[in-house]
Amino acid sequence: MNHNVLLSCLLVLASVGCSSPSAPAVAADTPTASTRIVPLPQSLDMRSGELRLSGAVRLEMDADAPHARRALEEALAGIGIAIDDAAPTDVRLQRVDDAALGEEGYRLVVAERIELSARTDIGLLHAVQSLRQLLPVQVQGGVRLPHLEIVDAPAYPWRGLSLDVARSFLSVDYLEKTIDRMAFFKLNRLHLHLTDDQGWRIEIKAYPKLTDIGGASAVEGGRSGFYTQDELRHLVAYAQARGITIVPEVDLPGHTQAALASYNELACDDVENLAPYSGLEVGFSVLCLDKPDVVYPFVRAVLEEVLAIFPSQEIHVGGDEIDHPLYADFVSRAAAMVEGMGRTAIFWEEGSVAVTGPNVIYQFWNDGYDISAAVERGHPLILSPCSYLYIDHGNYAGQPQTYDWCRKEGVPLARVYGFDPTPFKTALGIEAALWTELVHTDEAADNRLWPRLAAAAEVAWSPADQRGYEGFVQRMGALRAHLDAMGIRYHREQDLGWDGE
Ligand code: TNX
Repeated sequence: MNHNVLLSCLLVLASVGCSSPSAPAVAADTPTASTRIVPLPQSLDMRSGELRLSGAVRLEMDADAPHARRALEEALAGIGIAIDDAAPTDVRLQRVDDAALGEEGYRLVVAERIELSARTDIGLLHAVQSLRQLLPVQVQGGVRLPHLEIVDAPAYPWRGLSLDVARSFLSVDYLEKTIDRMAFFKLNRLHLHLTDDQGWRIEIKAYPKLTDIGGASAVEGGRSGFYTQDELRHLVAYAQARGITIVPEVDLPGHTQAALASYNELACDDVENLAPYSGLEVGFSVLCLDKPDVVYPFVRAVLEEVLAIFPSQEIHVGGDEIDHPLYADFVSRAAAMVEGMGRTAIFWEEGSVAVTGPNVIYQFWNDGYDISAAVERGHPLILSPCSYLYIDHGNYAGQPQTYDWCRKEGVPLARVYGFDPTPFKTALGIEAALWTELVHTDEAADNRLWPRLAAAAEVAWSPADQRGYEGFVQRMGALRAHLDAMGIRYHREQDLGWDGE
């Protein structure tokens, strides 16, 4: 989807939000089974009566929604609800032609039967996730669901996690788990930071030493490794089946020590330090922009392979923390190259100094950075202000193995939740960012991601004037058993009452 489509679907959703007659906003946001939904739905209408499920249901499914079918079947099987044509209760999953629901919206009705409807397979996937949150994690004997109607759609089309697999490698298995968990909270973008000074993690067939040499290093104490193209294609399909687009980032022209160590000719001739790097400091490495005949064929060959793996319309080219006279020229050329290949480039905020086409997306990360000129030029933004969304910072002040350069009190759950994207007029949405200089195990990654990523999901999905931290805390607190069932080793957040044992 290009950003014009994204923006116009935002407009459609905004107008739906203003005039949804049958669906009042959630009035009492209490933590009963009926409302323990995160992110908060746009509207939830409680009805009188309840539906009793005996432990078996009959499924009626639209063949045109293969991903939602699989998700629903898995969800029911996972909690011990059998599928049986003779069962008394129907669960109906159907695609409907209701323009008001947009690309990702859905309707979920619990009455004599359970009805999930949406225009798209992705909308139905979101309906399945809401149903999972309403149901307990284990059904013994039976379950009662209150009659209700949810009509729901996201405030922002871009709801993401930026995950650094370059400093410290994360396995395919861990990424699959993370994708499943993101989908549970209706997140839809996984931005993989695939290259940096400390490691190059994506196989590029034209430059095999990038992974032979660049894939073998990591930040000190971190894990090394790389993904083959087949593994990445598998991940793309795995994510797609769960409503998530993987957005690749190859960070250029700085943060490239792993590339320079692999192919020394990419560095300027006077550069002496060409060894693999495992430190924490950044900002010293750069492709030799004075050798365009070497650098740009490299950039093109890498991007061609990246694009062949990742169908994402948006491709991240990095561009952070570089001070070089030819930096803006690099951004202009790389943006044009990506556009020439039929895709849309994303750069970190610094790239906004360059002259590019208006579709180029900038990712805002320093709270104090003045991004207003780019907004005035109409550039779409992805919002990742570090003092709200850098979840390599502590869950609490002084948490060991976390950064605090952006905010010395850390970035606790309430802080993440407090981010208001609405002043950024061209925002596509938000991304929480997990950098991994200090995250060297899956357990540490879980601890940094959860529950804060759920707060980020609500910031991006639920309109700012409908949501509130108190309601979030109650609903999220009530989802603890679901997180346990998914095997998440979350931070035992005090605000959620999870620090008791
Ligand atoms: C800044 S955010 C960086 C990363 C670091 C991160 C640590 C950005 C574009 N650059 O290289 O990992 O801070 O918090």
